Amino acid sequence: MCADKWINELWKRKHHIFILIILLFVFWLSWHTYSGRMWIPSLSFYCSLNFSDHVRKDGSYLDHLLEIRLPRMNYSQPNIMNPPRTDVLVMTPWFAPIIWDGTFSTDILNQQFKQRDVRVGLTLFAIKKYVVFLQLFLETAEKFFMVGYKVNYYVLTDRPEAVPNVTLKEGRSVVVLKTQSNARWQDISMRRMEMISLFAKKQFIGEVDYIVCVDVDMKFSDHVGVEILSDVFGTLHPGFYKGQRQRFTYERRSESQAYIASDEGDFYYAGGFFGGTVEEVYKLTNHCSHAILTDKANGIEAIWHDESHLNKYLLTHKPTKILSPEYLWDNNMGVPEILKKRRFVAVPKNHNQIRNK
Ligand code: 4GW
Ligand code: MN
Repeated sequence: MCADKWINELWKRKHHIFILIILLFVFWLSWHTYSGRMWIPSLSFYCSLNFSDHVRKDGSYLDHLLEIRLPRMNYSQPNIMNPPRTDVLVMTPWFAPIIWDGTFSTDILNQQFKQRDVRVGLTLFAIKKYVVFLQLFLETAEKFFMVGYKVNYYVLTDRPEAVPNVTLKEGRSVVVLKTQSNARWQDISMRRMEMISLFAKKQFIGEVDYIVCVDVDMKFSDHVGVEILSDVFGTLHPGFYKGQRQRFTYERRSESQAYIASDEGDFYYAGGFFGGTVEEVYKLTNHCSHAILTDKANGIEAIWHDESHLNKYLLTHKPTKILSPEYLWDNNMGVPEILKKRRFVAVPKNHNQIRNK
């Protein structure tokens, strides 16, 4: 009798009980989620890491939880009241650092990146006569580029036999990828986007963590290390870093996919140095190569080819780091006071001899 009465009472309040159970469940769920993702400061570094397939395939899904702990180190204290650079912008309005000499500690960065065992791929196009630039490029890269890290130089060329044999340090190799050449130099330059996206998907993703895409008519003359690495990065063009957006040589015809209006634009980025994680570089190059194809179908070619499309992409997908012109300099521009280092410099070329032959 008594039990019946109880059940009757409960049945009358079934809606209340139902709501109570739902509330308890929601409470449990949010508690669980909150404590599972507790955001402690030391996590913020390795949460942004990129884990490529080799890590995932061997089943070590949780390897990123391995602690990255800096040893006791000796370096000068960052001083809020005395910033290292006041002569140049070191941070964009979307909080991407701009990398200038004096703003970073190579020692701290190396401690962090070394513990992650980062692997870097560098894409280099040497089509037709541009193979002559490979020797100096590779020799100087061995001295200055990502020293102490695993590096794959991906050389995309139509002349594999002309790739020089340069002695490389341990953990570094030249990977020759045979590609076709194009009749028009504009197409050689633009097709880089398509080729990088194809190889990113097919090969780079399983071999390296970051991809750096550069011109080959260049040489390294000072340190270029892990300070450049980030999800997506671009480089300030040496000819335009001080300029006003209206004066940038963006594509100004609205029919082009690369169109940027005169009241838009952050910086003018150089086509000769960009990069990021393999995933982000895939997104960027895939996007740009499709934009180039759309332009072609519409009978238009952007004024500065792939560089125009890169600029449009980086306007609408803001880079997470920006390299100062230290990372892409041209000695024809002289050496301004703000330029403390010239890390990667254009090699003068005899246009008649080298181009389109
Ligand atoms: C005009 O006759 C040419 S040929 C313009 C570029 C050419 C070219 C470019 C080429 O024949 N072979 C080649 O491999 N490239 C690649 O495109 C190479 O990686 C080169 O660094 C990149 C961009 O061309 P570029 O360095 O001559 O462009 P700028 O003068 O703007 O640095
Ligand atoms: Mn160049």
